[in-house]
Amino acid sequence: MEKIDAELRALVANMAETMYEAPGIGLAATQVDVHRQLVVIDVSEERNQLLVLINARITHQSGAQVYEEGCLSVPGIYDKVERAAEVTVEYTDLDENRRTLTADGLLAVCIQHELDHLDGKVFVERLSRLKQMRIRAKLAKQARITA
Ligand code: K2U
Ligand code: ZN
Repeated sequence: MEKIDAELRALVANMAETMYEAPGIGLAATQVDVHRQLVVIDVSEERNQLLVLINARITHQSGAQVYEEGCLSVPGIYDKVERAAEVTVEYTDLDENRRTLTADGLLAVCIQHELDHLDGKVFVERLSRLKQMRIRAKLAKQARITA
């Protein structure tokens, strides 16, 4: 069980700040080079409902939905990704309570997007081979221009 210590709280505060500044609606610890099972999410309009998922695990998922995704780790790339419409996720919160959350819509997309990051996966890998080839070519061209 993850020890919810001062270090973890400081990491959450840092990640939340990074996410709000991006601006983004989610951020995974792997994106700030910390390899812990931790993501922060806030899909609220008012940007004041931070959700902290520690050791999260999707226990149920159903349906399908398509959403135009972007990612802080692959700037400038946007594409439609199909994911589950509804997910149930078990996780530990900052008060060390084990909780279960069922989400749909954008929150469900975000939870799946962020938990993919913890598995080292970015949304580009969920696209067709052809789209991935085009994205690789685009990124290579961008790299040449900025080099
Ligand atoms: O994890 C990240 O890279 C942050 C992502 C999170 C995300 C992308 C697409 C769909 C769901 C979550 C984005 O940078 S957050 C930017 C954003 C803002 C509003 C709507 C979609 C994406
Ligand atoms: Zn991402």
